[in-house]
Amino acid sequence: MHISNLRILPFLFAIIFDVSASTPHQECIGPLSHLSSYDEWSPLREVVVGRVEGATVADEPFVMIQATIPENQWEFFRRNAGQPFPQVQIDAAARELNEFVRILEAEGVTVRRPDHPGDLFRQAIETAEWKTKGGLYVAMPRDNLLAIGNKIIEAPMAWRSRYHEGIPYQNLLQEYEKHRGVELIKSPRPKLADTNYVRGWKYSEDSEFRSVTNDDEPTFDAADFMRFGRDLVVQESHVTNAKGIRWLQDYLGKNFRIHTIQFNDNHPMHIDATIVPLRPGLVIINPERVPESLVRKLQSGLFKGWDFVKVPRPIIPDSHTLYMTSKWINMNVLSLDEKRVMVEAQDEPMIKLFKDLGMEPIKCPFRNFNTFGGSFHCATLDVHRDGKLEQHLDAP
Ligand code: DAV
Repeated sequence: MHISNLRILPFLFAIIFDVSASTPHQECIGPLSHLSSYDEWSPLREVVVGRVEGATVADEPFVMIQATIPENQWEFFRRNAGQPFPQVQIDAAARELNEFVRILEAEGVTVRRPDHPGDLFRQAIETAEWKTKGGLYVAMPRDNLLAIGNKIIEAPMAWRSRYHEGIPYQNLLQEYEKHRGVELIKSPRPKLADTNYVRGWKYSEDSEFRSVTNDDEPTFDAADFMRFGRDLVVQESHVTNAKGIRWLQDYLGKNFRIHTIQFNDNHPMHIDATIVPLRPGLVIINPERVPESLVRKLQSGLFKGWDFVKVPRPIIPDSHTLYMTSKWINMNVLSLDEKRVMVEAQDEPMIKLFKDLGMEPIKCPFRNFNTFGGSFHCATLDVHRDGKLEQHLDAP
């Protein structure tokens, strides 16, 4: 054989035995599996983590601010609507998100991010019915997107400032749709006209929950739902109405059952600082919002055989700014599986709780991120967990 032919032998070998298919680089990223996720605790493989860059103070009707924002922040929102949040706070939160991403990757989880929003949220939003000075952020994928099996559903959100929040996710979601077996669902776009707000709605600290928005058109935030396999638990809130819940149930069909539970909370917006499952048979609950009587009722019905564990009172000091959440954001944790759970690094009482439950808390500093209204559960969308569709709750 001529010497020049010998030189091509390795290439022929490579083609015949396809050794190129297992280069070290490709082994690292692994096969591009199809995405699916049915619950909050099965082993986490891939997650979307939000971005806080570009965060802008929401310009919402004042009744919506009163209904959903802590009273000590109303004045801040009134003065700063449409303006950027303080840059030092954004930077500190962004550093914590990066550290969170580093930890997730070290734990073997693939992390994806939405596009940088640039100045998207600094731009006014105008429809035929209304105008706001700007948007909010893409810090909380949990609010905007609901992952159920291989479906990712874009929520019909009730805050006008969140109308364009889906844009920085579009490239990623289209990639998921093309290459990862995801079915992307756009829910019906609400108009959010002035008539959508309950006429004469008045803020009151003591009264029962009465939503600031009516049931004229379906709205929900994805974060008002908690996934337990075939069963989803939801609360009606200031942003999630009965019509929105019915739309999702009709869309999902018989394989899924959505159960509405109302908690002891007159500012409900997002269920993930109220009840969070850690594994089949175990939920942690907010002791103020889930009274004993409700626990007994749930344990004798839907949650037969489940343990309800009250979380310790939050230790976030009053001096720490929380623009958009109560301190109960301490329980807004993300499970990597039935043992490993991400927890705020300074939150000793929660760390102890998880150790007592036989779990392995993984600490990450996140208080500066909490300032923007969420913690690990809010900041993520768990698009891929092992496991399949199963029934865990006691529904007929
Ligand atoms: O205090 O329940 C949780 C907000 C999560 N986005 C609360 C707010």
